[in-house]
Amino acid sequence: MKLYHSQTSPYVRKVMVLLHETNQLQDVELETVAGTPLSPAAPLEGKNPLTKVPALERPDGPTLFDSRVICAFFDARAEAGFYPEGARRWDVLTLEALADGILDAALLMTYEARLRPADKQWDEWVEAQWVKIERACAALNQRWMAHLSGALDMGQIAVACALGYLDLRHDARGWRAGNDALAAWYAAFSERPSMVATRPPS
Ligand SMILES: N[C@@H](CCC(=O)N[C@@H](CS)C(=O)NCC(=O)O)C(=O)O
Repeated sequence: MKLYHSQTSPYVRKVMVLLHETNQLQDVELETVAGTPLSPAAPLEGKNPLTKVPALERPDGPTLFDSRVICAFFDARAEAGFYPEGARRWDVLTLEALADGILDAALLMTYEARLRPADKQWDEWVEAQWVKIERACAALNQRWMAHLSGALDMGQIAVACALGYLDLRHDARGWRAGNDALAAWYAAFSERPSMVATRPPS
């Protein structure tokens, strides 16, 4: 199988952490691609019509995307139970959606700063994205700490990758302020070998 990959993509990192944690790295060949909405990665054309990473090419089925689908695929393949059955499943899916929502807002902020011409940038819109992230971090800190401290699952991996991306691209915003429990959880989680091995270059 071939995973279309980028070292700095937090969505790809979710998949990579899962592969580490479930011992499936050796089953996947990585193809590094670089693309933005304005200059799509050519190797992805014909694979993922959205031209985004991660995408997973398989010999026996259509290419899978996006990160949630790929993570669910590898979880099922390893029978890892990172998307557990029963009531906890809905918590895990909601937590992953919250983490991906942080990433979606943070990536929009990154693209706005990097891709949009300076005279077309809209500060109010960027700040509105950051408000979403602030609310999500506060919700994690207030409502989700018991879950985050439980058995390893995909919700935790997604949250850790989202916080890692905030450190990478929006460090100056200081997401830790007022979120002491979340910051302490992240400090410990980010020392897992799977997180250390997938740390993006700064
Ligand atoms: N919802 C997607 C988001 C993937 C995504 O936005 N990936 C970025 C890299 S971090 C990308 O490929 N961007 C290129 C583009 O938007 O054209 C997922 O979970 O996989």
